[in-house]
Amino acid sequence: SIRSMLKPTSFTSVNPSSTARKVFEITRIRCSSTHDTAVVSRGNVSDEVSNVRRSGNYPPSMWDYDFFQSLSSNFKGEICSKHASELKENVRMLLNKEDLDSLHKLELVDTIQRLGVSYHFQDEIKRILEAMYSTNEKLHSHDLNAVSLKFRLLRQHSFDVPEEIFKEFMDESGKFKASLSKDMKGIVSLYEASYLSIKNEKIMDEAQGFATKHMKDYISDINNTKDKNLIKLVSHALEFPQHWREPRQEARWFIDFYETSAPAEDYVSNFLYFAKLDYNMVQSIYQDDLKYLSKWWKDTEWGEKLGFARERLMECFYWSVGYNSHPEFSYGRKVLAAITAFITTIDDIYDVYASLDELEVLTKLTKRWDAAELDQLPDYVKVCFTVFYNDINEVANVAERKHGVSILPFFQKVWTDLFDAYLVEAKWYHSGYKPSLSEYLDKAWISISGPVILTHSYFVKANSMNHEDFQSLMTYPNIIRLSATILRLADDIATSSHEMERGDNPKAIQCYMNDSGVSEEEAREHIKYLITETLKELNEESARSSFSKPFIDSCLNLARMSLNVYLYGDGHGAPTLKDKERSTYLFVDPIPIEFSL
Ligand code: 0FV
Ligand code: MN
Ligand code: MN
Ligand code: MN
Ligand code: MN
Repeated sequence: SIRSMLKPTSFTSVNPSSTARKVFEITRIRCSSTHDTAVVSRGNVSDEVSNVRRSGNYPPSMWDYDFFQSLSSNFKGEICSKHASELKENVRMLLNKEDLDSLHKLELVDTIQRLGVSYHFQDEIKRILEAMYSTNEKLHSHDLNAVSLKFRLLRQHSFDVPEEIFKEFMDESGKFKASLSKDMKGIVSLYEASYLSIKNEKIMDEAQGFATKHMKDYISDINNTKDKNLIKLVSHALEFPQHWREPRQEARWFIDFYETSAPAEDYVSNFLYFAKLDYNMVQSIYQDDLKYLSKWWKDTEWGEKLGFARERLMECFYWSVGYNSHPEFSYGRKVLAAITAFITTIDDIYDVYASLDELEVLTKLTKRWDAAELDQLPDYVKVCFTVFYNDINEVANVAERKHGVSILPFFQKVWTDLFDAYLVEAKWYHSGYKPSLSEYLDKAWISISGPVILTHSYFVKANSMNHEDFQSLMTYPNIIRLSATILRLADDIATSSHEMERGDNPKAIQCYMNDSGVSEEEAREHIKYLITETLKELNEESARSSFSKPFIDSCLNLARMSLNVYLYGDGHGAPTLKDKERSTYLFVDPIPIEFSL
């Protein structure tokens, strides 16, 4: 039986990342320091700093090395993969069926995306959507759900669809027809479609307002004859639109939802079984990534030697899964998680721990890209940058071997830009300077590290490098700026209260309060408005960008992750039990599978 096949002993684990592992496993030059603590005064810049050093007062990590090492999964090995690929072929056959009507096909595509398995069927999905786009088949089907679904899926896949296709649902005064409110499924679909809008789309704005209102009415009106599943779906949608959700979390939610709400059709049990198995198998790869990373983190010795900084390995890993969740992307995930951990620590050096004098010297010396040059700085700086240079050099090496061009100078440039922006902010803080919102944002989309993350993601992700892309990356194109701006604004909403308490430069909310004299609450509303407008620009830019799809996806995904991690607070710096619970179901607990087939 399948149950017995899934016993741990019957699998030989195939490690998909064994080659990647080798390249990231570097011979790390150890620091010669024998000091136990990070606060060490020596050289000429740090004589007086030990009494000005601050703490971020961040909570300790919720995860430790032994826990990561204890992770294990039954869902790996050949028997498991073989079984999954049979189930997968059944899904593929259904997608390839010629005689399905178009609404049915769209719903299948949507379901597959929400179940988190669409990465297996990119070609089929593309073919279905292309056919729908080019034949214009049943574009005006008078069915709000069908039109909305088609609009959303086509736009998600960068097809050009005008907002005017919704005109048939509006009356002469430009309002959506009141009679539509009876079609709650259609309304939810319209709502989800409205998040694919670009700037200045009046119909889409109208659609979002209309749909949101009716959805809120629907769930607040207590009436027990209502469809329980629809209430669940409406609440879930109102909490956060599908387009901006993080796909793994959405998959976990939707698999449960689909189990109780799916249509009574033959294919459903196959879909569900495949989705669960795939989820668990992908999770087992994440566990391998995490085991590797926790070993890597332990070897940095940053936990002990840079104890003032946030230790956030799990949270950093979650970001990297958000950038690319595909199982074969282990190497990229590990690199990007490590980079996120570097940034988290170095950001704390600049914002919390170091003196301004130290930071001036540090920022100048780090440009030479050599830990030996950091002699006049305290040991904690050397511990930090020895590891940092080694690992970034190694990532550049791998990328250079793969792409045949020199990449290290480019990495050096993006990191240097980040440190320069950090220093500007530190000077603002120490001098009490209050920048205007626009002056602040000009630096802040860089100081939040968006350009560093996205440019590195390009090189660890791309199979082949395109020269135009490379030239374009150098200039920090719009798509990077927009994605990074969303990260910055979302971070400011969640972290700036704590930052102001502790002492930091003014963030977006405070800058806008200074600019316009409004209350903090009004400023927060304004920043949220800026986020929604920037998301529209990002939609537009991503549809017309000449970058390859994997890179465009990284930019969208960084924005998605930013909205997600900061939705209920500072999920990165000060994660709560809610964040812990999410990590547990994403990375620790498999979905229970009943072997009914
Ligand atoms: C945010 O912390 C943070 F941890 C960053 C930017 C490093 C990790 C990267 C990502 C989260 C993508 P914090 O709020 O202290 O950042 P700022 O820039 O506000 O100091
Ligand atoms: Mn900072
Ligand atoms: Mn900070
Ligand atoms: Mn700061
Ligand atoms: Mn912040």
